[in-house]
Amino acid sequence: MLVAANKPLTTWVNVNLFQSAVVFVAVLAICGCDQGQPRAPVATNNAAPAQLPESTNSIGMKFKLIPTGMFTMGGGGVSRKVTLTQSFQMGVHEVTQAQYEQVMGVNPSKFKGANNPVETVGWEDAVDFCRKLSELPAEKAAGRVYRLPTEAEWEYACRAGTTTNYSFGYKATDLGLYAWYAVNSGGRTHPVGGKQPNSWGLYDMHGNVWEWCQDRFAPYPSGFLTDPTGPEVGSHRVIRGSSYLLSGEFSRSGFRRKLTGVIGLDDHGFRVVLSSGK
Ligand SMILES: [Ca+2]
Repeated sequence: MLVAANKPLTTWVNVNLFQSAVVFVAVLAICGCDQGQPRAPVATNNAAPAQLPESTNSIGMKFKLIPTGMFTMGGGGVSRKVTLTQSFQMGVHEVTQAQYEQVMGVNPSKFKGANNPVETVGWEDAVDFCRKLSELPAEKAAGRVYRLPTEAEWEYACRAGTTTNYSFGYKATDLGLYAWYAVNSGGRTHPVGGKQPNSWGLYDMHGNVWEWCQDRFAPYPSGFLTDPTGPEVGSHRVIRGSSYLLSGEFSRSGFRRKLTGVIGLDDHGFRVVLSSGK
């Protein structure tokens, strides 16, 4: 089952404990009956690599089919239990400059490189890319529609079943194996996929460039959340994962930042979700 196209930005859904229990049981029932629905590995501190189904679109962008599941979102003492009832296809890489230029006709990036992540893009630029990518003849013919990930989808995909500070464990000293960040980047972006992926096969979820999410920013609401999409109103958007500019603490899986999104800086990029397809 795939997320509907043009998913509306609705308010965070709060459900009480009883409702949560019902949803949880329902999700278990659905996952148990649908053999085609990939199942989330059990959350762990050291998730074993999972061979998730991969697809490639008409301009060579790769996607992993992320399974439904439950996880604890956030960190640093502020976290929420989240259930994602819809599987989704997450970009394996940050959108590259070559891909962005092919779709948008321009490359605003400061650190030029066809396979480097596009940067200096605001939230609306990222949304526009999704719209124009969806309108490419080959994508339209295939029924594929693209959007930004919700913040919950982004963190769920980043954690890849882990409950630790990072997708590979607790120690920031290992971050250099997985991320371009202040300690090893030389103050610039690097080609996507140059470091190790997380256990779901996603690269650069920590570092390289920050990644815009679909949601407006709001403090985490209380209660259990199901398929949260952020508040309906608000002046800031969520951006995740940190960048080549910053130290390791900002790359933690649960770290969130809010920005107006009007102007993209040279460490602001994104990856996309393929939300439907034949
Ligand atoms: Ca990144």
